[in-house]
Amino acid sequence: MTNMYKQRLLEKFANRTARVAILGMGYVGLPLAVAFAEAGFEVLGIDPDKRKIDTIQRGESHIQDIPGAQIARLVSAGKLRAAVDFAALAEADAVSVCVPTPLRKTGDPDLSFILSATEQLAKYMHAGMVIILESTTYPGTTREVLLAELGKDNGLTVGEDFFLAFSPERVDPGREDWTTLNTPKVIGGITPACTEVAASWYACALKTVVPVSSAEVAEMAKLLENTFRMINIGLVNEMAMMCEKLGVDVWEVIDAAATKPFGFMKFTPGPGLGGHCIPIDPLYLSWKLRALNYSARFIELASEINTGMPRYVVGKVQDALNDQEKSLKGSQVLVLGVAYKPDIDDLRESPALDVIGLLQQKGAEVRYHDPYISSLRHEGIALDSAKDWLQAVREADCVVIVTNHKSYDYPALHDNAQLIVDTRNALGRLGRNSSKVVRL
Ligand code: SAJ
Repeated sequence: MTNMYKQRLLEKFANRTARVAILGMGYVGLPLAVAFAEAGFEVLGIDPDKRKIDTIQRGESHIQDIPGAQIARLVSAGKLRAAVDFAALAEADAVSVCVPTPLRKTGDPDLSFILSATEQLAKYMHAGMVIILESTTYPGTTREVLLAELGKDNGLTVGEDFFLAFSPERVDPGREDWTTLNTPKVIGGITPACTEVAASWYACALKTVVPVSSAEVAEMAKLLENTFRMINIGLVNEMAMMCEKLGVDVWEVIDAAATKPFGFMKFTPGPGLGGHCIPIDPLYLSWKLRALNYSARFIELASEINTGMPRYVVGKVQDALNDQEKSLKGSQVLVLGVAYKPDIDDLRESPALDVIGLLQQKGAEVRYHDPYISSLRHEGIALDSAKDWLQAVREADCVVIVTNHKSYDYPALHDNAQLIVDTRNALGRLGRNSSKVVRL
C-alpha cells in the first residue's frame, strides 16, 4: 500500500514546495538552512536566541563558514527567514533539529536542549511531517526520547503519518575542503519508510546521502567517528609520556610511523582535549553503556589520560623552571594560544583553561596571548590577552605554547624567550636542538 503522506512528501521534495524548518541556528543549523534555501526550498530558521534571529533577518551572518552576502541574498529572495517563535512549525513539512548536546557538570549528558525542542515540536506536530535529529547523542535517543514525545496522544503513527530519523552532523567549523554540501551524510530512520523519506529530503541539497538501517546505527556511527579520535589522541598522549621515560623524541617517532602509507593515521600529543565534540561525544556513549551495566574501558582510560595532560604540562613547566633554579611560584608564565585548536576563536573545553588554572593555583603569575581571543573569563580566571605578544615573551620566565596558531613568528619567539615549553612541537627543528626549549 503506497503511503499517502510519504508520496506527498516525496513530491514536495521533488518540486521544492516542502516547507523546511531548521531548529537551532548555530554552526550546524545555519549552514544546513542555507543549503536547503540554495536548493530552492523556502526555509525557516528557528532559534530562541533573538540576536541570532535578528542577525539573519538583517541579512548578516554570525557563523564563520557562511558569508553575510549569502544570507542577504537568500533573505531578500524570500528563501530564508528566521524566527524565535516555534508556532511556524505548524506549517512545516520537514524539520531538522540542530541543538547543542553538552555535558552537565556531573559529566552526564545534558539533553535539555533536545527535550525543549521536542516539546515545542510536539505542540505543532501534524500528519505528513518528517523530522530529523542532527545533534550528537547516545544511541536510542531518537527512538526513546523524540519518538516517545512526538508520537504521544496525537494518534499519529511513525512511518505512516510522520517520519523520524537521525543524521549526525559532520560540520568542522573553518574547514573549506569538506563542507555541509559535500560531506557524506549518514541517515537512519525509525522505520524503512522514515529512512527513505529523510534521505530523499536531504538528497535535494547534499551531495552524498548514506542511508543506514536504523536511527541507532546512525547515532552510533557518529560516536564511533569521534570516539576513534579521542582514543587515538589519548594513545599518542600516553606515547609522549612513555617516550619521555625512554628518552626518545615522541615527535620523531610519530613522524617516522606516519611514513607508513597504509594502516596508520597520524595523531599528535598535546596539552589536552578541547572542543565541543571530541571530549564530549564519547562520554555520551560510555554513559549509555553504564546504564546497561557495561564499562566502556577504552573511553574511560583515554578520557583519564587526556584530562590529565594539563597537569602533566604544568609539571613540565615546574621542572623546566626548577632546572633554571626558579620556583614556579612567583615566576611569570606566558601561555601562548588558548583556543581549543589552532587558527580559530573557540574556547570551548580548551585545555588552556586548565593549564592556566593549575599554574595560578601553584602561585605563578600567569599572562596569556591569543590573536583570536581578547579576554578570558572562566571559573575564577579573569585575564586579557597581552597587547604585545613579543614583549610579553621577553618578560616571561617561561613561555608555554598551548595552541600553535599559524600567525605566530616562531623564530622570533625562540630568539626572544628565556625558556619555552612547547606542547605542540610548534617550533619544529628549532625546538629539537635548543637548550631553552622543553617539548612533550
Ligand atoms: N588534538 C590533539 N591531537 C590530535 C588531534 C587533535 O591533541 O592529533 C586535540 C586538538 O588540539 C583539540 C581536540 O583534540 O583540542 C579536538 O581536535 P579535533 O581536530 O578533533 O577538532 P574538533 O573538535 O573541531 O573536531 C572536529 C570534529 N568534527 C565533528 O565532530 C563534526 C571531528 O569529527 C573532525 O574529524 C575534526 O573536527 C577534524 O578532523 O578537524
